Parts: sequence; C-alpha cells; structure tokens
Amino acid sequence: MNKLIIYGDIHGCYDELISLRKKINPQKDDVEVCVGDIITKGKDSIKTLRYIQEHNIKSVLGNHEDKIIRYLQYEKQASENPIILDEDEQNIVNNLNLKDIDFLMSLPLFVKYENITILHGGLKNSYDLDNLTKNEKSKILRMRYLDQNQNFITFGKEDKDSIFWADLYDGNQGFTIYGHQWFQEAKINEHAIGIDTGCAYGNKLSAVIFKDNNFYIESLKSYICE
Ligand SMILES: [Mn+2]
Repeated sequence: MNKLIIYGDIHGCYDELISLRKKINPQKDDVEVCVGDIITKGKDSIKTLRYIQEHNIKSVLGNHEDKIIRYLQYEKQASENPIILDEDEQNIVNNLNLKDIDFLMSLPLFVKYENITILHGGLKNSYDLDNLTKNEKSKILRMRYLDQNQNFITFGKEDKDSIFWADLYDGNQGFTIYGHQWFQEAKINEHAIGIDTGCAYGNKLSAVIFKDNNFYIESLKSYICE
C-alpha cells in the first residue's frame, strides 16, 4: 500500500467526491476507505453508492446505512415495519438493486490498517473491538458525547459538562479515524481524527491521507449554496 485515503461522511455529495478525488489523485496501489454515511441527505445517494462500488472504494458501516439495512430486514417480516423512513430514504430504498443491498449488508463495523482503525462514530477506552457486545456495536455507530462518568449521551442531550469521546480516548484500539459528528475543520486529537466536515450541510468534504507515517488533510468546499 502506498497511501491510505480516508473520506469523511459523503452523504450523497457525488460531485464533491469526484472533485476531491481528482485533487487527491489516487494511484493503483492506494487504498481508499469511507467512514460510512455514504448515502442520505445529499442529492445523489444512489450515484455515490454505485461510484464507490465501481471504483473499489471500501467503507465501514454508518448509522444511515444501518437504518436502511434494518428497514430492509424488517420488510421481510409480516409485521408492520417499526422503522420510519423519510422521503429521501424511501427514494433510496426504491432505487437499490440487489448488488447495492449486498454491498450495504457487507459493510463492516470497523476496519484496521496496521495501527489505524476506521469506524463511523466513536468508542470508549473500555471497548475491545474484537469482542464487542450488541450494545457496544450500536454505540460504535452513534457515539458523540460522554458524561462525566463516561456514559453515552443521547444526541441532543449534551450539556456543558459533556465530553466528546475522542477527547478522552487513549488510543488503545489504534489511531482512530471517524465521522458522524461534523466539525468545521477536521478534529485532530492525539489518538484520533474526526474527518466529517459537513459537506451535506454546506461546509466541505474532507479526506485524511496517510503516507510514510505522516498524514495530511485534503478538503473541498461544498457546492451547496446556503
Ligand atoms: Mn453522517
């Protein structure tokens, strides 16, 4: 492997992905990975999903892919589907082909490249990625803030005493690259980098690139006019 290129939440921002990729100019022996949330919110979810598959870009599972998968699994059952989709998500579901569904179902919760761990949300110092409970697996997709006792805080319930998980993380599961919570600029901690810079919200799409034990960030301004 020459370079390891990790993209933040793309959320259907196809045009920005194409432009950012042109800027990075991946070579044959580079590895490209997404932190999840490839789809939903942006205007080109299906186009983005197909492009990623066609260009052999890997991804971990995001909470938005997880929601679609859970919806599809419930659809196979006779009872009413407890997952409510919005119009955008329903549209995505209507346009998924079997290959897309296989791809989504195959997304792992995390991947590791030597000392680099890639996952969508976050983790606690007590987690062992090779031995996760069902609850911890769900938290890996959704973690943002922790309270003073390091308990998970539900989205929207954080207060001034809340601590972002990466500010507490000691690196015991590897140098971790994640998305889910977006920041104006990539959030760089001692043992983690948050690479979601809110492209679908009009900010920018970013990637972190590892080469020869160093890293740098490439970004591209969102094309969405606010
Ligand atoms: Mn996201």
